[in-house]
Amino acid sequence: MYHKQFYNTYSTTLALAIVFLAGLISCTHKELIESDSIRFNQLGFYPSEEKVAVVFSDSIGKEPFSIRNLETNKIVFKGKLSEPRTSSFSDKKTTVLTFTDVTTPGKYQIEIPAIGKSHPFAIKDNLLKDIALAGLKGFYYQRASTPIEEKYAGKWNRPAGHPDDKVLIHASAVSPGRPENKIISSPKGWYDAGDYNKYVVNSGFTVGVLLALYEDFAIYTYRQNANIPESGNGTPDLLNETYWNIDWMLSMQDPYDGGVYHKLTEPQFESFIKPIDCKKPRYVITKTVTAALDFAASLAQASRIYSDYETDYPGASEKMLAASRRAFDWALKNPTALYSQEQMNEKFDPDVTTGAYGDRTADDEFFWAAVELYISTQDEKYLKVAEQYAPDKYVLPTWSRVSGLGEWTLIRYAASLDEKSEALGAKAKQLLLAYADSASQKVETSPYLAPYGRDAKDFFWGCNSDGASNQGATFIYAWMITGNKSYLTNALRNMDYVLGRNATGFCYVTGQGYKSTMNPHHRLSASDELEDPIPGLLAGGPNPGKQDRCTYPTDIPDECYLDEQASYATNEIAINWQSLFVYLSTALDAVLSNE
Ligand code: 9MR
Ligand code: 9MR
Repeated sequence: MYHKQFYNTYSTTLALAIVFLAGLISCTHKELIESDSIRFNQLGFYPSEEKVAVVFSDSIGKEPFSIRNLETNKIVFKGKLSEPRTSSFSDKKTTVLTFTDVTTPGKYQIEIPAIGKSHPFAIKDNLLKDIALAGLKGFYYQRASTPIEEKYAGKWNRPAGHPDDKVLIHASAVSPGRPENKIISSPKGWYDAGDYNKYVVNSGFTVGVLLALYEDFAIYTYRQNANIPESGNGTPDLLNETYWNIDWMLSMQDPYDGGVYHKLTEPQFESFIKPIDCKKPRYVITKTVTAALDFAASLAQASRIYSDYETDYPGASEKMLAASRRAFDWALKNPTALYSQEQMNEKFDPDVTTGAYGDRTADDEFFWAAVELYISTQDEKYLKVAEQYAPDKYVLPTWSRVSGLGEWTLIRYAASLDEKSEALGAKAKQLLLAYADSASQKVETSPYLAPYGRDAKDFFWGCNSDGASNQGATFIYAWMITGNKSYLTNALRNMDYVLGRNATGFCYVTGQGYKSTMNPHHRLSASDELEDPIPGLLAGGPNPGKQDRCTYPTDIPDECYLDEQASYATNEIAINWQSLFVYLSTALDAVLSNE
């Protein structure tokens, strides 16, 4: 006891002495220590866009800072920190520093005498080009039923797993011609997330977002080469990659009645083993209205896109449209066939405990599917359904709330709508802009200078995507409608948030930035014996729900994040989240890059 106390006093004195000496040295040599409390987009900044960093501090404000060019070693900009800002839900105070006027590409560092210096960062053209491509490549690594080859994947190569050519019909999914335990083939597709299952609801949403990206920024996507097996054919890699999943989705339709199985899954989650070692039986589970409609929506959209790529995908467009129409008709006849895993397990064996993707209403799915089918066919039957289910509010698109994807499509095609449907297009614009304007309020005085992350409600399972990226994508639409640059700036601010200007200081995309997610809840990354996780994948993000019952160091909503494999409620990756991140990063680079 005595020794310990003595030792503590002694070490405190020693530490003070060191701090004092360090202070002396820094006064004479201006040597600042690199500080983790200076936060910004770890990829850097576009030359002509806003440049903001956030600094944590309880006491300072209005302190001077400067920007040093590390190539010339000259100070190129001097400014003052803002007054400290308070958060509505966190005890952390932030100050903001802005150096938008530094526009010359190069390598820089922020120096704040009262705090330290920042990690070096870049100002450069095409800032998000590589991360947008890495994000797209992320889908390739998620491919089921195929070897991931070294020439495409480098050290992350792996043998094929989950051939899914012998999938069982679950008792909940029987139909004439497909009795219980009959074997069907349903290969390919992407693994949903950290788990190895394939879920139609989430797949349809993901395909819808990726195809929206193609429709909005086709020219940019032509120049992308993701180095996947199809690269170099006549089709953009965004579409090549997406087709891998569409091909699987098509096999999830029951040929008997056009209904669509909710998911293809093992009954219980596999442990953290390699795909090739997975031996559990896989089943297709009951048909649902949400699966049918997300299938119908994304395939109707796909049919109008892949018709331009008949050489590489002969007959695909026609097949997709026919499948889409049949699924939609099934949904009209089965509007209440929602998925409840609990009820299903009461009736059928074996019990299934994997991801549910259940829903309380299919109204938004009806709207999205009807819009896509109407745009692709001009058949008024679909217009009527779209009108019937048209929402009166814009909602950020997520896997369970998909009306926004219908609004995006109406906005994209607004100019070509005729007098029967133009009102729908006009309303979609008006609702989205009303949302964007309200989300733009008081951003300048927010703690991280971003529209996202100001409210405790912004933090939940998957929020990096379902709160930050989807809002960023919505700002892209607001900009496309109006040409108003401030929307674009807000979209970029959310990207800055996800890539480092935030309360944890993490860049939440694997393999990017100087402090990024290393231990995602991701069976592929966990079972490959490599230290580095599979790159380009967005982690879910801070979530005070703590559904995984991990021990978190804090209850503060925007800091409830654990870079640990066990933390599936904050650190999983998922294709739907990935798609929104890919939309936002690609769209921003398409608009802001210099190419
Ligand atoms: O790995 C599973 C992940 O993909 C899901 O999002 C999550 C919630 O459904 O569940 C994970 O699996 C865990 C299971 O729910 C409970 N036992 C531990 C499993 C692996 O950590
Ligand atoms: O993304 C889903 C999130 O919105 C839900 O809150 C959560 C719990 O139901 O499930 C998430 O989806 C998971 C799915 O059920 C299984 N695969 C992993 C998904 C991401 O965690």
